[in-house]
Amino acid sequence: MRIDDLHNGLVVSCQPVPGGPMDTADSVVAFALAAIAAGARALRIESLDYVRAVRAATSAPIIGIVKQDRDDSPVRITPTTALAAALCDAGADIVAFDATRRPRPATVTDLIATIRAKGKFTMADCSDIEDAREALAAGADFVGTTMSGYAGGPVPQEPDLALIAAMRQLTPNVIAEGRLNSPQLAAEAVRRGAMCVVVGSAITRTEHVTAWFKSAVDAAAAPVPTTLAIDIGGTKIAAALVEGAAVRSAVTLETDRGENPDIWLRQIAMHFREPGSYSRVAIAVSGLVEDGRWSSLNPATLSVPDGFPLIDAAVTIFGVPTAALNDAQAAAWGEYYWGAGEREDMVFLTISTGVGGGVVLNGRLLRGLAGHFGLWRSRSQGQPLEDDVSGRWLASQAKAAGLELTARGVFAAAASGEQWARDAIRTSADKVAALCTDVQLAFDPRRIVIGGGIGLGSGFLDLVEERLSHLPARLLPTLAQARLGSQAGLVGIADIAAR
Ligand code: BMX
Repeated sequence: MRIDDLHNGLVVSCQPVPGGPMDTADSVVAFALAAIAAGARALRIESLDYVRAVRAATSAPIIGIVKQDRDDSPVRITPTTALAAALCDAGADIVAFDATRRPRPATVTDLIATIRAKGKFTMADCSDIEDAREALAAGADFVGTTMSGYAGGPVPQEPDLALIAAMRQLTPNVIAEGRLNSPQLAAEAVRRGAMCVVVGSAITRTEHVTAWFKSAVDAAAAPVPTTLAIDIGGTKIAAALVEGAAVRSAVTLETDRGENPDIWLRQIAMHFREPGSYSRVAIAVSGLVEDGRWSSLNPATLSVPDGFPLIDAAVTIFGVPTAALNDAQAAAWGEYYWGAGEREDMVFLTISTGVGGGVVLNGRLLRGLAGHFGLWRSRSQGQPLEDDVSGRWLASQAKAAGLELTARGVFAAAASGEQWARDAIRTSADKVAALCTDVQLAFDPRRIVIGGGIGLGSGFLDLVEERLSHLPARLLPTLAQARLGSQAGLVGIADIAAR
């Protein structure tokens, strides 16, 4: 064997779980032959018997070790020169040994001298860069990251990729080993500079791999905690039990605008009294939520006491952990993750009592004021944009026509041919189209998803698209209707709370 034989190679460590049903010479030989047949460059084999058995079956390079528990030292991997010599005689090409700076029965120098005298190569299993430095100074042919995480303290989950890179500064003969339990991690070890990569448990410890799969399956099958999701808008309050995107026991109440948030929450609590039917509460509200406090930005859309302690109030009423966020931001997340956003960059617009929005870029929902498009212009020109676009504005147009109608009533009037109603809806759609143009220039999202009672109203999206159709292709936003409809806020806030 030459050192170069290992270059960019995969080494399979065939070490069954000690005492387990695979812990036999036949199994180890079978693992070894299967690994070589599948392209492994070399093998790492534990115990004199198993090295002998594998040597008899293949000429592939073998890194031999013996694990021995001792009273005089924590060093377990090939602790003595006698064992090192015996491994050479059994047929190992490389003998690996613990090279940590702990109390030890044989020095690294003596081990290397013994193995060298037998004409074999040496691999120092190190726990840190200092071990590697000393082992190389003593003449080790290879240094391995094998002992990182196993020389004291809790064993980490991840492999020590940083140690690979650090060792590579000292020598090209770095063998990456330890917790490299996926093809991705093995590849990363090579990118960090490893000469070759040793993979053990993930290939030859059937019990471990089975346990990984079992716990993943168990976790996926475990019941998802149910969330009581509440969406408080300027016109309606919706609530439901939500698991993932599944919504049940939904109720919708009219927002009693003369009342206060405490009463609204208590009204919802009355509908969900079955003990244990949810384990947390998630609330989306019209207005700004920061530090668990809720304030109106446009009291005409919905007026709440400034800085209302929303989370505290909800915890008192429902008695479970509670999360809260702006309604349109919550709906944006719902559509992004479970709906029309398709998990790509998107902006959500709700054309509703007011006009709200949410922005999801690179998988992140922007919080705080981000997305409050309905308030554009409110500081510079006094009048918020939503005041002449929203459902409230449509209702005011009905009033101007001498009628007492809700926004829904205006859509009904338009459907039955009333010209003033058609004009009002078209004017609103034109302004939403202009907003979409600005939003596209601000964020260049993959899609603008439109929801809210007006946004989802019959024909509204078509009018917006018609208005945009003259734009050059590159500037033209891709519009999509909210797929979760009026439940986007409930699904979104529940998902956010679950995270
Ligand atoms: C307003 C503002 C936003 C809200 C949007 C849509 C308040 C009370 N609300 O711009 O926070 O997202 O209206 O609200 O300032 P909705 O009630 O129409 O859903």
